[in-house]
Amino acid sequence: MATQYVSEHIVRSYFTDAMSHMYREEVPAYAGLVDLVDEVNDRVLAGNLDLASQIESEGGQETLRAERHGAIRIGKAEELNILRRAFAIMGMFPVGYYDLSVAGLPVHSTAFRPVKADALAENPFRVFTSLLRLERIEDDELRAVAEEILSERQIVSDRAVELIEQAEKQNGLTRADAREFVAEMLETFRWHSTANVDHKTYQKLKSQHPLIADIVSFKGPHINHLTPRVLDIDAAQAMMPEKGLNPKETIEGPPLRKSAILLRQTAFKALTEKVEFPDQQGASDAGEHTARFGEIEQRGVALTAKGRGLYDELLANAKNRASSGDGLYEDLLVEEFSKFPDGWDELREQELAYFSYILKVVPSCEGKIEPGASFDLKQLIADGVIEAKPITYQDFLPVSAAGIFRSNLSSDDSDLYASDSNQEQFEKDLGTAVLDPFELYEKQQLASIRECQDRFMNVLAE
Ligand code: OOG
Ligand code: NI
Repeated sequence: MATQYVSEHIVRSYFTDAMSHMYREEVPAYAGLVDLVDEVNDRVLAGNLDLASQIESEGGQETLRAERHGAIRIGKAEELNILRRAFAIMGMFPVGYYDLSVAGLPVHSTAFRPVKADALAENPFRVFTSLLRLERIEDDELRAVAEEILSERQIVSDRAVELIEQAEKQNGLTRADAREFVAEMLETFRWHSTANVDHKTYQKLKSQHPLIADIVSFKGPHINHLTPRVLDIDAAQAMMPEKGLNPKETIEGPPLRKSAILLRQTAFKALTEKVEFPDQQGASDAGEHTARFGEIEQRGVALTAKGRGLYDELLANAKNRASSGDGLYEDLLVEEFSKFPDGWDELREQELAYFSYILKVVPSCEGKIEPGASFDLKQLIADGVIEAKPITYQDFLPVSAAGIFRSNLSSDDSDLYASDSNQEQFEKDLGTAVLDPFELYEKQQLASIRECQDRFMNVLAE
C-alpha cells in the first residue's frame, strides 16, 4: 500500500492548535482574552440567527474559535529562508511586502498564509513575519555585536530541518511525522525566560530600538501574540478593562460600518515580564522585557487598488487632522469614512471591492435565462440569477501593523519617516518573490465570473 500523507491543511491545523495551547499557557492574560472573545461571540450569535447559520456552515464553533493569526520577529536571512520552507509544509506562503520603515521600525515583513479559497476555508491561520534590518542600527560597534550574536543562533532544530527536507522530497508527511514536525516547530516559537545576552548588551540594544533588543536578545523568535476572530470588536474593546486587560487606545483600521471592509484589530498592551540575563561569571542578573500581548481581529471585504487608494487617503486625513488638533481621532475617522460608499452594491458597482460570483441553480433562475440570451453580469445580478458574495480580506495593513507594534514597544513615537523599502533584498533573503495580494483577489474574482459564464452557457444549451 502506498504511504499516506496528510494534507497541508491538517499540518496547519495541528500547528494552529498547538500554538494556541502553548500561548494560553505561557501568557494567562491571553487565555483571559480568549474567554472574553468566546463571551462576545456567544452573545452576538444568540442575537443574530443569520450569522449563526453562516458560522455553522463554515465549520461551526471549532472553526470560529481557531486563531486567525500570530506574529514573530526574526534576525537574519537564513531564519527567514528556513521558516519559508517550514511554513510551506503547512500550506502557508509569503503574501505581501510590508515596509515598516515609514513608521520608524527597523524591520520589513510578509505574511505567511494559505492562498487558495478552499485552503483558507479549512484554516486561514497566518503568521506575520518581520525581519530585522541590521543596517538600521546606527552604532557600528553595536551592529557588529548584534550580527555576531545572531550568526551563532539556530532557531529551527536539526530534527525539524530533517523533517522539512523529507517533506520536500516526498511531497508530504505521514500523520506521525506531521505531529513530530509541529512539536519541533513549537520549540522555535517558545518563550525563553533566560536571555541570550548580558544585561548591559540588552540595554544597549534596547536603547537603539526596543524591537532590536526583542529580536537579538533571545534564543529564538518567541511568538509575540495570537489573534482570534471576534464578531463584535467594539464590544470586546470596551470589555477589556473589566476583565483586567489593558487595551490599546484605539481600534486600528476603518471605523464600524454596515458593510465591513478590510481589517479591524485591537490588542491588550504587552506585558512586562521577568527575564534572567546571564553574566560573564556564569551567574545571572534579574531584569525584565516587554514584548508579548494578545490581539483580536474582525475582517471585511478585500478592496481593489481603487478602494484601497480611497481607504489610505481617508485614513491619512483622519490621522493628520487628529494630530493637528481638529478633534478626536475616532470622530474624525467616522467623519472621513462617510466618503467611503457603505453598501455591497455600491462597493461592487464602483469597483471598490472584490466579489465572488455564484450562478444560482434552478429553480431560482428558471425562466430568467431566455434562449439566446447573452452573458451580462450586471443584468444577471439585477435579475437575481447571479449572487455576489464579498471576498474576505486575508492580509494585513501597514499602518495598522505599525500601530500594533507601537502600542507594544513602550514607544509612543508616531512620526512618519521617509520610506526605505527594500523588497528586492527581502525576497533575496526569503529565497522567493512574495505573492501580490491584489493579484490573488483579482484572480479569485475572475475565476468565479468564468465559472458563472460556463454554467450560464450550460443552462442555455439544456
Ligand atoms: C507584528 C505587528 C503586526 C498585525 O496584526 O498587524 C501585526 C508584531 O508586533 O510583531 O501582527
Ligand atoms: Ni497581529
